[in-house]
Amino acid sequence: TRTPTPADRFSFGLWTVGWQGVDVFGGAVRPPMDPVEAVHRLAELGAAAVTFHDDDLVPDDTTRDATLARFKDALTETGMGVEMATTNLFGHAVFKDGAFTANDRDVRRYALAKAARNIDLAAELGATTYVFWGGREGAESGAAKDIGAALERYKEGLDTLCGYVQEQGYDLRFAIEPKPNEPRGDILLPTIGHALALINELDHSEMVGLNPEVGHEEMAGLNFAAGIAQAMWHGKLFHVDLNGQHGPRFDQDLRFGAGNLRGAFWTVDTLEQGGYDGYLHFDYKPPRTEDVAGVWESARGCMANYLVLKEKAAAFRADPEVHEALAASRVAELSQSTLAAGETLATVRAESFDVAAMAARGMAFERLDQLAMDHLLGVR
Ligand code: GLT
Ligand code: MN
Ligand code: MN
Ligand code: MN
Repeated sequence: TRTPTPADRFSFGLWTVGWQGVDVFGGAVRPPMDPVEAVHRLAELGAAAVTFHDDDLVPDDTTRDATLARFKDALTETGMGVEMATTNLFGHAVFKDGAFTANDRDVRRYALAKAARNIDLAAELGATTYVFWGGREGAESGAAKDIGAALERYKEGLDTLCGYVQEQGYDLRFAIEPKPNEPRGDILLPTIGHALALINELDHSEMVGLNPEVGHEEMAGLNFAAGIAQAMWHGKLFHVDLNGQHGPRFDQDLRFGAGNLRGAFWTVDTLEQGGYDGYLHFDYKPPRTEDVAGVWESARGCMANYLVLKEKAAAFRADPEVHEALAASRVAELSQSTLAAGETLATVRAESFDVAAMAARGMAFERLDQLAMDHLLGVR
């Protein structure tokens, strides 16, 4: 069915529907969104949960307790959950040169304290994932940042906070979100692969995975579905940020399904085939052209597009002609080990292959892909 329900496990950041449209060239076009209003409207649309940065929900200490009381009531009234939370370590001027990797040690120490405080709130509200998007961790110029030292400090920050979560006994895993650039000229951990490599160096690597975002990989010209497939192979797809992007350009954060539609089809297919069982989290920005009604229309669109693509991907996978095409393309053969059990290279002799015959065999991928296109276009 194409009507979202909480069983679909869709979630939205408070900062997404709450984005007022402030960009580099202009100010707010929409009024602030009350988090309580966001919870109610998203629940009515069929979402299961919300996510937040500390500053989205509790930007100042004088209103913190009252806001939290209202927010918790809204969660109880609607049955909505908080599945993930994160820290705003990029907005304030103090983070202009980064947070965990700022050259200024005071800033690094403040960043750890700010994160730890919101980790406490995340655990209290029942979140099971805590995201780290290091938007300001990077540089615009070469001599400004010692990359090796910055990675040491990134590791130190994550190790320290992992230790904190373990000491407190929280049921919380960390998810790193890569991005190649914007707002910094070059950001550390620019892609899924860079982040996976850093995770391998951490003291508590088992509790750290990824939160890849569609648009961020596509900004780097990369294939998102292939990226999350690798993350799943490593057991590291802890969370996902779904949105839309038109190729390498500024971070568009379009609603899911807009932009690269074929990419969205394979993203859904990969999540569903790969058995991803986390939340389907939308991190997008309703365009500045929209009023509040347009905001809710775009949120509805994110979920509707996921569900229709899920239906189409399932129909593709169930189609008998697709099964034939997969066989013709020898897709299952790749799951067979290259050497038989116990076989060594001694029995594999280059002269025993009919290389000309092998080279002449077509792979029939075009037919297979056209079947997918036909499903996507609704003509099958
Ligand atoms: C910010 C960024 C997103 C991240 C959020 C988490 S904040 O809006 O553009 O991609 O997921 O910090
Ligand atoms: Mn450990
Ligand atoms: Mn983005
Ligand atoms: Mn994101």
